[in-house]
Amino acid sequence: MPSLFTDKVKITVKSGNGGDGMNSFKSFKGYALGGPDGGDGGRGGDVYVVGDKDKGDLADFRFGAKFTAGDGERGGTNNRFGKGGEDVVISLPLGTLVRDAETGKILCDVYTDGEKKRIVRGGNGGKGNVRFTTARRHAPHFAQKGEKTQAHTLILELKVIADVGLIGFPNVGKSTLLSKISAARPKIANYHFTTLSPNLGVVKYYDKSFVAADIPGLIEGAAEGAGLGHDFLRHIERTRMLVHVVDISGMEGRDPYEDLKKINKELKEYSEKLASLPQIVALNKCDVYGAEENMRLFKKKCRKYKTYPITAVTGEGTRELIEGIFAVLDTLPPAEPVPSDEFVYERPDVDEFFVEKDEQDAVWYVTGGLVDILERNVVLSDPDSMAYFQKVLKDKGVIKELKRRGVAENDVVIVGGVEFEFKE
Ligand SMILES: Nc1nc2c(ncn2[C@@H]2O[C@H](COP(=O)(O)OP(=O)(O)OP(=O)(O)O)[C@@H](O)[C@H]2O)c(=O)[nH]1
Ligand SMILES: [Mg+2]
Repeated sequence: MPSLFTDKVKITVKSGNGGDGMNSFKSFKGYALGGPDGGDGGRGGDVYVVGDKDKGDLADFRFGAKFTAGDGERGGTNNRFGKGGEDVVISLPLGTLVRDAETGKILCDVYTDGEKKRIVRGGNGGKGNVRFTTARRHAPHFAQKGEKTQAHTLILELKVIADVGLIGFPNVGKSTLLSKISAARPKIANYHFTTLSPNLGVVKYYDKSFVAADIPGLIEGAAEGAGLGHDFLRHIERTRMLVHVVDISGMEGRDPYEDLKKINKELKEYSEKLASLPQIVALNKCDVYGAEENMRLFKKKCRKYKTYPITAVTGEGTRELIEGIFAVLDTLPPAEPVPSDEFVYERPDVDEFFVEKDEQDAVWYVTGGLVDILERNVVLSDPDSMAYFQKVLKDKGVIKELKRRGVAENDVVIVGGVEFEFKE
C-alpha cells in the first residue's frame, strides 16, 4: 500500500430543502368547496458521512466538490404528505476528521468502519393548510413554506491511523526500514526529504500485525514550520508509540545522540502528547564502518530509551526491533478517536419568521422556525406562558413586521395554534 495521498480537501454539503405545504380544499361533485385538505411538504434529505475501511485516501474528493441531498416534495391534496428528499451518504476513509470550514470546529471523527453520522439535517416540510384550522377558522387559505437549508463548507482531513510512527532526521533510513518490514514500497534515495507525504505499511509477524507510518524527516525548527516536518507531525498525532530512527554511522557528520535530542525537542514543541508517547530507538546503518564505536558512545549517554541496532538495507536486527515494538504495543490501549466536543450545526432558522396575509379572509399568519418553537413551548391556558408568548412576538420583531405590513386594529392574527385579535 504505497500511498501518496491527498490528505486535506474542502467540500460543500447541503441538505435538502423542506417541501412546501399544500394549500387546497376538498372538491366534491356538486359542491364548490369542501374543507381544507392540503398536506404537509416532505422533509429534505440529510447529509451523512460513513466510515469505509476500503478507502485509503481522499483522492475521490475534488477540492470544492459539492454534495446536495434531495429536496422534499410539496404536500398534496387530500391530506397527502409530500415525499421526503433523498439523503446523501459520503464514504470516507477511517481517520478522517470532518470540520466546519468557517469555525474550524470538529463535526465528527470518522473512526470505525460502517459508523454513520448525520452532518446536516434536511429542512422541515411546510405545514399544509389543514394544519392551520383553528376552532374558529375552518377554512385557512394558507400553507406554510418548506424550510430552506444553507450550504456548509467542510474540511476533510485525513489523520493516518497508525499504531507506530517512524520519526527521525532526513536520510536516516526510515523509508528503508518500512520497506523492509512491510509490503510498502516508499521512495528511497540518498538525499534529504525523499519522502514528501506519509507512507503506511502493515507489519505482519506471525498472527499479529501493526500499522507503521513513515513520515518525512524532521529537522530543527519543524514545530515552527521550518522544512517539511511540521505539516506531517499531525499524521502521527494519533499513533500509540514512536520508533525513533537514528543514523548511528555518523556518516553525515552529525552526532547521533544530538540528533535524538533535537528531534525530541521538536516533538515536544509541537505537542506534549506526542513527546510523551512511548518511544524506542532504532540505531540504523550498523553496517557502516565506525557504527560500533558510535553505538557504544550513544548507549553511554542515552539510558532513557531502549535501543535496537539494525541495518535496514539488509534487514538485520529488524526482527528484534519488531518484537520490541510488540512488547510495547501489548501494554498499550488501542488507538482512540480525536477527543473533542462535537459541534453540531444549529438549525439556522430558530429566529426566523414569515408574515403572510390570507387576503380572502383578511387573516394574518405568522410562520417559520420561531413559531415552531413557540408552539412547542406555549400552553394556551397558562397566563404566564401567554405573557411569554407576547413578549417573544414583540422582542423578535413580529409585532413590528405586522405593523409594517399594514395590520389593522382588530385584525385576526394566527401564530401557530394561537389566534388573537390585534390590539395596539
Ligand atoms: N549503509 C546503509 N545505508 C542505508 C541503510 N538504511 C538506509 N540507507 C540509505 O540511506 C539513504 C536514505 O534512506 P531513506 O530510507 O530514503 O531515508 P529516510 O529516513 O526515509 O529519508 P527522508 O525520507 O528523506 O527523511 C538511502 O540511500 C538508503 O539506501 C543502512 O542500514 N545502511
Ligand atoms: Mg523517507
